Amino acid sequence: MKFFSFWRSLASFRVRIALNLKNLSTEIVFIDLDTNAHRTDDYRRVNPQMALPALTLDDGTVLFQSLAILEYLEEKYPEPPMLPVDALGRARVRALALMVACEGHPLLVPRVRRYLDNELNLRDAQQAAWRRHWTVETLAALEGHLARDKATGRFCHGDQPTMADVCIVGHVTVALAQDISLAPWPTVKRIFETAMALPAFAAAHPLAQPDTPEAMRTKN
Ligand SMILES: N[C@@H](CCC(=O)N[C@@H](CS)C(=O)NCC(=O)O)C(=O)O
Repeated sequence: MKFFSFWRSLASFRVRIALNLKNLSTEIVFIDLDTNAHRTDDYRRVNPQMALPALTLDDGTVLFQSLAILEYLEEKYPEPPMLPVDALGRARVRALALMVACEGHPLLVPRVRRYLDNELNLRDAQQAAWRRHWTVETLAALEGHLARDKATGRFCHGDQPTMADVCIVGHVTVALAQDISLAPWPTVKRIFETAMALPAFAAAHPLAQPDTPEAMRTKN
């Protein structure tokens, strides 16, 4: 398998965690979003959406969209599971994952930020306010669901990490990068800290990747 990734990409972060949880190794192709490497003809041939991540299989099949990739990995490599065994549990985990991957994250991706900048002429402070607003909205919504539901355990759903944890750690990482305090969202904070203590999550962190700029790299 060949994994197209970028250190700062949250969707790539999700797939990195899943590959680590399932102990799968891949060749990694680093695509630098900051130099628009995702908009070259070469990468467009891999993923016409020009977004990361993508995962190509040995027969050349290209998988794209992080949640679809997670679902593929789950079906193909079921151990350890990232989804609960019961239908209601799976629906809840997928819903929590979707709150991040399909609601919060899309408002923060480079192509949206480029549009705010180039077409709507929003300046840095306005763009920062946009990012903060949508980041906080998602944190509040996650806390609302996680805090009230007895299905929440050490992790988002019970005591094993699931796709929901795989998704929320990226969202919290973005919040921390914006210096947003997690104090108003204690359940989210606790689950984030529990998940990031796992080697599979820690090794996938954006600041711990081979293509992370040296100045930003986590020092161990
Ligand atoms: N919903 C997609 C999001 C893909 C996406 O937007 N990825 C970002 C990086 S996290 C990207 O490559 N953006 C390029 C751009 O917006 O120009 C997924 O989960 O895979």
